[in-house]
Formats: sequence, C-alpha cells, structure tokens
Amino acid sequence: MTNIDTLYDKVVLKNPGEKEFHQAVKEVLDSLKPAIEKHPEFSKAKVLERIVEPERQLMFRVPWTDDNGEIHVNRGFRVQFNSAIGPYKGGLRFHPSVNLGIIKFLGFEQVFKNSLTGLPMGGGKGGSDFDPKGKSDLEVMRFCQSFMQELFRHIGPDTDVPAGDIGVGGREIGYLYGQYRRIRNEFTGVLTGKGIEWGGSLIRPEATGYGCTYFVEEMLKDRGTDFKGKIVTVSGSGNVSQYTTEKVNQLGGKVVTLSDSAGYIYDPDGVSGEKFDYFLELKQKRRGRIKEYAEKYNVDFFPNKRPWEVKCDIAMPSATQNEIDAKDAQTLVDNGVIAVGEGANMPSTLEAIDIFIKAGVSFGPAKAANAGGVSTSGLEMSQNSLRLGWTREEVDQRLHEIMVNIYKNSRAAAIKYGAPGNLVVGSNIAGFIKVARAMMAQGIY
Ligand code: NDP
Ligand code: 2IT
Repeated sequence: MTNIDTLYDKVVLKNPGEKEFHQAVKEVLDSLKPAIEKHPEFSKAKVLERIVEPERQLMFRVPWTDDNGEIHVNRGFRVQFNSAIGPYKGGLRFHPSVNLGIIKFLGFEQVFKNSLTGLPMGGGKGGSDFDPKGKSDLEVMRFCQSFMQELFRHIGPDTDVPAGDIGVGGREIGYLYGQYRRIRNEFTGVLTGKGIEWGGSLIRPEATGYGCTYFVEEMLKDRGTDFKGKIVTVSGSGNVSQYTTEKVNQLGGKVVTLSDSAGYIYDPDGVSGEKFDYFLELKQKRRGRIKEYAEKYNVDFFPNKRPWEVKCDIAMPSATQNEIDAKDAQTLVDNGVIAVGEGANMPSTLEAIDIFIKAGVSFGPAKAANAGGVSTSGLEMSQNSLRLGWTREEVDQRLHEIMVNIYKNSRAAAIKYGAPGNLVVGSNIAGFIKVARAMMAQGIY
C-alpha cells in the first residue's frame, strides 16, 4: 500500500522550497488515508504518486514596456496539473509573490475542486509575478499581450482554459482574449470571465462569492440556523469579497469587516445599502484602497492587521493563502465563531484547520466552498460551445444546485470514510475518487 508519510517526504525532497505546495499536498494526502485503505487498487496503480506530479509545467519570459518606454521582464507560469476528467481549467494570478510553488499549490487544489463541481474540467493554474497595482491600463494591456504571446501555444478551448484569480479580472481577461483572438484568428471559449458582450456568462463575476455564501448557508442549515442576524467577518476587498458581501446582505447577515494588504476596516453597522454601492465603486471603478471606506464613513481602520480579532458568528476569509493562522483560529473560536467558509484558496494554515475541526466549527474548505467560481466558468464554457447565453436566473440556479451538491457529496463522503462532519476529509475524498478512477481507466501515463 502507498505509504502516505513516505510519499509526502518524497514530494518535499523533489520540490524543494515550495512550501505552499507542500502544505496543499499534506492536507490532501492526510485526508485520503481512509480512501487508500479502502481501495487497494489505487495503491497498486500508483495513483497518488502520479497525482502529485503535474502533467506539465511551463515557465516563460514576459518582457513588456512601461509608459516611459522602459523595458521590464517578468516570469510567466502555467502548470497543467491533471487532465484526466477534462481540459485543464483554472485561473491566472498576477501578484508579485507568485512563484512556481504557489502556482503548483493552486493547480493541485484545482484538480480536486474541479472534480467536485461535477463538470468535466481538469486542473491547472498560471500567472505571473507582475504587479498590476499602480500600472496604467496601457501598461497592463502591453503586459497581457506579451504574456499571451507565449501562452497561446499551450492553451485552447479543448486543451486548457484559463480564467481570473488575484490581480486578474475583467480588464485583464479582455486584453488576454483580444491577443489570443488576434494570434489565432479564432473566436472560441479559450478563456472564461469574458465580458458579457463577447462570450462571457452572466453571474460569473458574482459566482465565487455567491457560491461560497450558498455553501455556508448549507452548513448553517445543518446546524438548524441561517444567516439572519449573523455577524460576518470578511477579509479582502476584491472580487470574492465583494460578492460574498452582497449575498450575505441578501440573506440577512451583516458584514462588518473588509481588508486589503494594508489593513482592515470595521463597520459595526454593516457594509450594506449605499455603503455597499460606494465599496463596489471604490474597488471596481476607481481601483482605490479599502482605507478610503473608513475615511468616508468615519469607521475604524486597523493598519497592518487582519480582521479575525473582531467577534463574529461566521468568518469568510476571501483574500489569500495562510491568512488565518493558529492564533487567529483560536481567537475566532474563543469569540464563538460557528462557521468558516473559505472563499480564498488555502486561507487557513493546517494548524488553524485543526483548531476549527476540533472545536466543532462548521468548516467549509476552499476547494469545496469556493468552487462556485470555476463551476460558473464551466457553465460559461458550455454556453460558448452551444453558442447560446443563459439568463441570470438560469445560471444562478445552476450555481446554487452545484454548491448544494458539493456540500452534500462532501458531507456524505466524510460519513462513508469515518470522519462525519469533517468536510476537509469529505471534499478531498469525493474530489479524488473521480479523478483516480479516470486515471486508472485511461492507462498508465
Ligand atoms: P482580487 O485580486 O480581486 O482581490 C484580492 C484581495 O485580496 C485584495 O483585497 C487584496 O488586497 C487581497 N490580498 C491579495 N494578496 C494579499 C496578501 N498577500 N496579503 C493580504 N491581502 C492580500 O482577487 P480575488 O478576489 O479574485 O481572489 C481572492 C482569493 O479568492 C484568492 O485566494 C483566490 O485564489 C481565490 N479565488 C478566486 C476565485 C475567482 O473566481 N476570482 C475563485 C476561487 C478562489 P491588495 O489590493 O492590497 O493586494
Ligand atoms: O481558484 C479558482 O477556482 C479560480 N480562480 C477560478 C478558476 C476558473 O477557471 O474560473
């Protein structure tokens, strides 16, 4: 039988310095133990040994010129992790912290997440250490064009379909798509998150935040409660945080914090109504900083701090990886948190997850809770293939159904494999089994 601990040690040795990748692999491997015991055929076929090795890893030079004509060189990445159940699918992240280990952790997570959605999508991820912050639209455009000048040869609507992630939103997808179309002379569904006039899907911008909120709603239902009157702390102030806030408001909860890398705002009356509209305008149109919200509405801003010290019923981390450590988790538990829904990818450290699970908090792990974004990307791909566009209500209903199914399947797998209530175990096993079976059916490669 595959020895999980030995395999993990090998992954660490073979991928030196890639600490986020090691962390993501450890979480998955540890929770797969009961599935490996029950299915000796997976060990025999060395499925785990194969699944931790990306099918392909691409790194490339991305030169571009700024508005003063100065030349800059960034590094581009695309890790095509697993295509056993569909074309590689996953976002692109533009952030100065991006390196191979971060893209590999995200690509690895995406394999299981995409499997959980029930849609035919393999896993991949890409990006660059380019920082869009403070750049002009034309600088971002020139960067995106240069990035696509290399990426185009590795992707395609049936091969690999990138989308957004941190630092990549509608503007960047537009520039990337324009360049792909120009090079290939093809109008196809090669990227998702496109504008609604040129092949995008309604609800895709909202999908990750809405989906995460639907997932938390299911966890709350199982506790016999709902969002009404609940105090919710949200971190981040980007795409996921914005639409998490909107949906929580719609369901009767109160979002009292938002953040960015400079600190967090605390609005005890809730980010709703006119204040929510201002927040969207600030972030989506003016690309401003969240501190401006505190200045405008005369609420507190806590520089260089994270919102987890604020007493809440529900926490929805929606900024970045490892933004909740063991100390933060303990503070949340001591303050009576009942549910955590991970909008970001891997926002809780392994120690933090342990604290939540042991304390009986309903914990919605990222690959299940934030799968609404990629699910709706899958729905965008379907609409592109059909050359049709569905209504807002139709897409939202499908998204809702997918999130309920992910919840139910993860909960059922947790029970079946002896860890009732543990959605980390449940979602990892449910996501894994489908990919493992597909890999075995398709032979050894
Ligand atoms: P955005 O770029 O729209 O927003 C990112 C937000 O997180 C910003 O407020 C940013 O602050 C903050 N942030 C980013 N990096 C850091 C950091 N190192 N420390 C502190 N704050 C940080 O990205 P998204 O909202 O799209 O993504 C947020 C998270 O959700 C990511 O983990 C992403 O992988 C995940 N996700 C996104 C999906 C999507 O569809 N977009 C789908 C599933 C998951 P600042 O402006 O200061 O950098
Ligand atoms: O982490 C994620 O699931 C995303 N950034 C969305 C990926 C996608 O292909 O829509």
